[in-house]
Amino acid sequence: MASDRMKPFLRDGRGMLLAYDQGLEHGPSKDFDERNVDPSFILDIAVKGKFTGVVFQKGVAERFYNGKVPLIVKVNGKSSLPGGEPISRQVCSVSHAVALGARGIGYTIYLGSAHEADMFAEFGRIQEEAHEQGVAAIAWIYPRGAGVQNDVSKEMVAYAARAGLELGADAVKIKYTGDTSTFSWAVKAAAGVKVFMSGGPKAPTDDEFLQQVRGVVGAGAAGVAVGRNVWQNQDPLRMAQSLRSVIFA
Ligand code: FBP
Repeated sequence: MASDRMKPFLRDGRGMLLAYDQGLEHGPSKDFDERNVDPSFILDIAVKGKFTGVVFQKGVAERFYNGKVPLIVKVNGKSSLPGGEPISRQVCSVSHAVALGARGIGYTIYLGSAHEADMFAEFGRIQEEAHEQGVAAIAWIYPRGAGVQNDVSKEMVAYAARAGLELGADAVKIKYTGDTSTFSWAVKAAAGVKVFMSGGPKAPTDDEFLQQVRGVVGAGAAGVAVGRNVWQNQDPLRMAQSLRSVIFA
């Protein structure tokens, strides 16, 4: 059952995942400082902050993963350098991710990109391999490319959630629409696939970010899969505690 595959990442049906694949996606100068450039700092937050999962690319998992928090390995990735229509290709096999200790396989699909068909096909194979190995297939689904006007509209975010269902994802990581009622349409469109909100750049205030998280939970989503709003925070463990009190209330 799909819900069983997500079990390692859920507490009372909800989840709080710490994403740390931004080094490849954005480059170190954009997101990192002296503290959070160190993957050990992130693992420490994941463990002490009681996150239900952590997301690494394979190289970070190979060198730093300690088995103390459930692991998702992102098996595709791209840099921010080429520009043009986005495409993210597989860089790690499912079996290698599982050997590293992954209970979940992460894969980004740019819905609307001129290259979406390639990512659909690759995710299709990866989802089947993940399920054969008894681990979850988790799709980051980001509408992006020349054909996408507004990637956070009610319709577009629901489209992303629905694409996740139809492509066989156990969970989707999607952007927030901005309010509970529009986000609840995305949760409905996912039809039982676990929905996690993707954080985005650090919000101007903690309250603003936590307000989004309340909206996500109120919409019936499983929780959040966020990075910068936690590990760029001055006090990441306090933010983790605030997140727990909203998500597992
Ligand atoms: P954040 O919470 O830091 O936004 O992380 C979520 C995430 O999906 C990462 O997993 C990924 O590296 C990044 O955002 C992708 O960002 P972008 O939307 O700029 O492609």
